[in-house]
Amino acid sequence: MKTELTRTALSAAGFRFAIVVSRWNNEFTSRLFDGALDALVEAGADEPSIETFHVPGAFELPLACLKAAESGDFDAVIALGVVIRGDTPHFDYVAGEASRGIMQASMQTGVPVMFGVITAERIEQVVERCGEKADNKGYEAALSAVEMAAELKRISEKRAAEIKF
Ligand code: INI
Repeated sequence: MKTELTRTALSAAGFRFAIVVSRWNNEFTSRLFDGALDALVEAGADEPSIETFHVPGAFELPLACLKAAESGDFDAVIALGVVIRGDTPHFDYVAGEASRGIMQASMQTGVPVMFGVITAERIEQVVERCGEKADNKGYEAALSAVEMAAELKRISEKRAAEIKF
């Protein structure tokens, strides 16, 4: 029998989120930001529990995410950026370091840091991922942030209950 793994209704109430958004390709990252905000608010996050930070490009996302995660002020961090391949190997350095650094920020702090970064060969691929709801990488990354915050809370509560006995 096949197990269905679908996302159940998520509640963001009581969680605090940092959104770190890159200004490079701003016409698209602003749409990712709108998507992320919509997802958090729809999931029940209070607006004051969401803080936004800006960085110049995707290459700078990891450090800002690490600092946000280290602050202890957030249950999850959402990194948003758009990297588009050009004529030089620059794309590989920027996209590679962004993904590696974002994962490192998460593993180093134990705070979930979401990879809401579009890495694309062409602009049309970016447009397709900056749409509405599930077609928006920021929206999807924010829902994943809520899910991770809730699951990590469940794991730490379970461990705390086990330690008591
Ligand atoms: N930054 C991006 O976020 N996306 C890109 O597509 C991009 N390109 O193509 O160069 C980009 N470069 C800037 C980089 O992220 C740094 O901000 C810059 O190198 C300064 O450290």
